[in-house]
Amino acid sequence: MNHPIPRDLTAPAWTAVGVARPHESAELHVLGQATYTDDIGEVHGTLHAALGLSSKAHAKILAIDLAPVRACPGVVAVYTAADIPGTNDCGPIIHDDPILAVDEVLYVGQPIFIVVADTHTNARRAARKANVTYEELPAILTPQQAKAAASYVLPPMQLVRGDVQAAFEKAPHVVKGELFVGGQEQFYLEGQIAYAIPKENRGLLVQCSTQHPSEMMHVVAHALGVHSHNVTVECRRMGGGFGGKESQSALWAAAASIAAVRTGRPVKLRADRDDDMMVTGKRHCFFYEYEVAYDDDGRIVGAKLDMTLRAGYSADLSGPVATRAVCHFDNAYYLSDVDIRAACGKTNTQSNTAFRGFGGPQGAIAIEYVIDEIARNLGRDALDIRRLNFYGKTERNETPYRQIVVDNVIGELTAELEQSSQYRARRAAIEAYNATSPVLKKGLALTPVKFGIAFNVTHLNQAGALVHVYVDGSVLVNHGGTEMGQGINTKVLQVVAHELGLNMVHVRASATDTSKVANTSATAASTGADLNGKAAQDAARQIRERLSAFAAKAYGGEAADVVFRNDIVHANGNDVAFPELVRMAYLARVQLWSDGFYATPGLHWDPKTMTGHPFSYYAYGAAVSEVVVDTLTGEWKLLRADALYDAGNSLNPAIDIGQVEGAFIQGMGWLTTEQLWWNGAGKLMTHAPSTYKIPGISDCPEDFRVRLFDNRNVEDSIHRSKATGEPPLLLPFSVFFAIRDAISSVGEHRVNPPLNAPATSEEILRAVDAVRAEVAKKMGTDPNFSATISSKMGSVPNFEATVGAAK
Ligand code: MTE
Ligand code: LUZ
Ligand code: MOS
Repeated sequence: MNHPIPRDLTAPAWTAVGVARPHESAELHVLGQATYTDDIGEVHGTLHAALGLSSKAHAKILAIDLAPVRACPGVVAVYTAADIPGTNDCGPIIHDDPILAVDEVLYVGQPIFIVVADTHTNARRAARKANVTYEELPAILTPQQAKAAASYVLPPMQLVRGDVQAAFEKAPHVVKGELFVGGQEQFYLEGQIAYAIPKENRGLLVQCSTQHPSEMMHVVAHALGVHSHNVTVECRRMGGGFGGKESQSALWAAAASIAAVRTGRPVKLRADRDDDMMVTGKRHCFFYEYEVAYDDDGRIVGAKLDMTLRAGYSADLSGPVATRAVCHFDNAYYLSDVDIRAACGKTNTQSNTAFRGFGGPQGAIAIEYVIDEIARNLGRDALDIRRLNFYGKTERNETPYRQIVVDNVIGELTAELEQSSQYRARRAAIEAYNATSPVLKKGLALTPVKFGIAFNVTHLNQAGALVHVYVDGSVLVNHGGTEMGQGINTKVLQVVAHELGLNMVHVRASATDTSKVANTSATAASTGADLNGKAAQDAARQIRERLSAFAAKAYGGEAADVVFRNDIVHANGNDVAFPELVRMAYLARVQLWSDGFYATPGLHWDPKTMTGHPFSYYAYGAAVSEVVVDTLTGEWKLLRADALYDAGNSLNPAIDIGQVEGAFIQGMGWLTTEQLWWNGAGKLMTHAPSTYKIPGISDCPEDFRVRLFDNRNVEDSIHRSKATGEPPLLLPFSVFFAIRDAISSVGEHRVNPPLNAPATSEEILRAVDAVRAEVAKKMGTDPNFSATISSKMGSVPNFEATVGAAK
């Protein structure tokens, strides 16, 4: 499998941090040599597992007949909940998440039993052969139904500031409505997988595709009834996680481990795509009811928002997701008086979980929807209303949850993008185009992003690292973060190389491993490089200081004056090669490895009042999108997108730009083509790429201009950089609102298109029809409206005439 790979891709000039560098595994990726969990050589005697799934959304299990499963070719064993040696639970926070269903099933796709067979195919075939007798119970499927039934997985939450009622009483205008924003499948290219290998004396090694090795270790130990130190979890890399492997890798790790311990043999459990989609949770869909008061200029003076999330059958991470949604309703805007509520609806569907942005996108899109409506109601460009409501620098700078925004650059950033994208000129051009184009309509939108960086659960903001310098001068870096394609290893290696004055060829990252760094947090909340970069820097700095002290002893001069640069150590006028100094230090018995630790300072949060200082800093961004929509078919195309993102003092601009591009397209998929659809019986019918449309290369805009905004972090983050993992997922709000703008042109921007997300072609057509119907109604009933709308509009409701004109 392995061919020699040239290792000379690193830039010749010495500067490890702040320069564009290829992903540490880039060559391996393109050569197909990067090892994912399923590529690890199988140990002799390996068995394969598959899960038997519920076919009912909510039912009592009356009987399970597994004899036909056991009779299938190659089947070695079948296990139910009764066979779990320890606790039947894989819930990350609240323990309401059984590994295998007992007595009752809560969604279509819930695992009931594990089949172990000689091959993957035999296990999967056998898993379908069980006869389960159910007694069906009523099912709750949508957030609206959950709300009506007050069916929640957690107590609803509320954040209040000021006197909202008084604000509404004084305000001249109120906009009120409902919105539905759908969920999203993570669609990591590598599906969920775990490979459990028994070791001596009740030990177990679990190779697992996970963002959270430490939690996998805990869940597995718990399920097996052993100590954590019996279990080692290792992950070299994932083929994408996107939040879907933050908590929900646990089921697969636990099931493989149970089967391995029960059979005493190595067991691999690899979900195929359909099973993965049927079993695991996704981004939460949200149902919103909003009421926002504003003045004649468009300034928001009071806001009420009630969000109901589809949590699914268990809590999983829904609590922190809802909290992040509440803390991102403000997005880039100062909201003085607010009443923000969120409730996690308990439904008989997959248990929804983390997905890039973690509730932030769902919170922020609501205020953007409202601002879009305010602008239309006032006949103003939405950018002007946005700008009017931006956070201030020294006043109007306190978030609803009481954190002061001290690093606000949204005004400058937006101004730069408005210029560079020629927003105003293109607005005028689009108006001219639309005036003469009856069927194809263009739309344009600029939307801003402000995104809070840190886990909103304070104690999770910690990380550790272990750096080894070997006697030949080569460096091995281990840290608690996991590589999912985002480039965390590259960034951490850059930090370590910089600290020791080495070129990148001398540093290597090892797999993430619970036996190396203990008690790690998930690589999530965009904090991976922030936390682990700092921890690795701490470790490398300790080694450098020991080497400096040694060099000062050997060559004279001050330890503080020793310089490490470009593989050479400069000490008191002597230039010594790094490996040579290391060799000398080893002989002098200097410790050449070190651990490192980091805990983000200054964070606190009171979950009762929903106030505090949950975020270390904010990352900012903005994007402009231009679309063309076919108002007869609902088809559309993104013509051009400009994105400007604040990566602080970027550790690696190439990786950060890649993250912005990827997040933009992924977020665009969420808001446009990716539709999750459950049938009336609660079965997810869109469980494969044939029915679930993620963006393809042809959906990317031909003209895509992504740039980073020059802005050192005001916080002492790693080299003053900022996180890039999640926040750019909010940039394609601009695509959604450009589509809404194009639809709105059908009614000369006089009525608000009732557009839900995803804005599929069907949804676009529905909104176009609704706009036409509303215009027709207003023309019939409101003489003011008909007097001010252009004469051309009179023909719009006349569909035949429009089609005729197009031909
Ligand atoms: N990029 C790639 N290529 N693959 C992924 O799975 N996950 C995203 C983001 N970018 C992801 C990605 C999510 S959800 C998060 S939280 C961050 O990466 C996590 O990594 P970081 O904190 O190191 O940026
Ligand atoms: N909070 C957060 C969390 O902001 N992001 C996360 O990914 C997360 N995960 C678990 C618990 N809290
Ligand atoms: Mo990312 S949703 O925080 O894994």
